[in-house]
Amino acid sequence: MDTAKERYQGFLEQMGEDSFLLPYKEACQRIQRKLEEINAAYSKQLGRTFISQITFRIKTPESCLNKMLKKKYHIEKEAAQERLNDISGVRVVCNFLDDIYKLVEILKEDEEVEIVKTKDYVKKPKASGYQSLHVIVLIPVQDVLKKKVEIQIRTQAMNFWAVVEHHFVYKKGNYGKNEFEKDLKECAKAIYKIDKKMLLLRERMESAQMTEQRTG
Ligand code: 0O2
Repeated sequence: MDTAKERYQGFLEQMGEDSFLLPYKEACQRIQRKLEEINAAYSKQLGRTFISQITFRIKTPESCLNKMLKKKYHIEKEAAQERLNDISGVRVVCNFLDDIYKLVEILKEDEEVEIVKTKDYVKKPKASGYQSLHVIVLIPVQDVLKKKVEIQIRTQAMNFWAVVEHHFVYKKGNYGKNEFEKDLKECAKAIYKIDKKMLLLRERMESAQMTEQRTG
């Protein structure tokens, strides 16, 4: 009978095989290309940068295993495929709050993209203070397969917070025991206020620009 250690080792090996990973990589690349096209079109239409950063990553086999153990899923490749939403992860950083929602609307219109789940941690931040909008989509790859991709959409300020918190707290898995959590939560709240203020400021500046052009 195999031990848990052997089973985990077998799982890690399967998850690291090219035949497993390549469709997830292709899914990320397809979403990335799509987002680049959207960005080019909308930046032109809006006369400003719509998306300031698009990155992607494939979750490592170790990270998949840790998440599956945490969630008490069966440690099997099929369970990972079915239950993990973020083996393919794409991160999109916008300048303004309203652009997050504009992008979701654009994705909804895309015939190739099927939205299966939306998690709005902007309207309802996580207990940590984490803000981001997650859209889990299905995208066709290799003509027949469909793969899930988690698209995380957030502002630059939210991203700054998430990257710092991810490094020092989230990945350490010690939420609820950390002396920095109160300050991080305060920063998250301040960031939301700044994001709202920057949006209002942009709207005022756009309206002043329009008036100037009309009266010009
Ligand atoms: P990593 O290392 O970033 O990949 P579900 O989709 O409901 O089955 P899941 O995937 O736990 O469950 O959903 P959730 O909570 O939306 O988290 C998905 C990802 O969001 C996480 O992936 C993180 O990338 C990010 N995230 C969620 N909560 C926080 C948080 O409090 N702080 C930071 N910095 N990021 C967060 P992973 O796989 O947990 O981690």
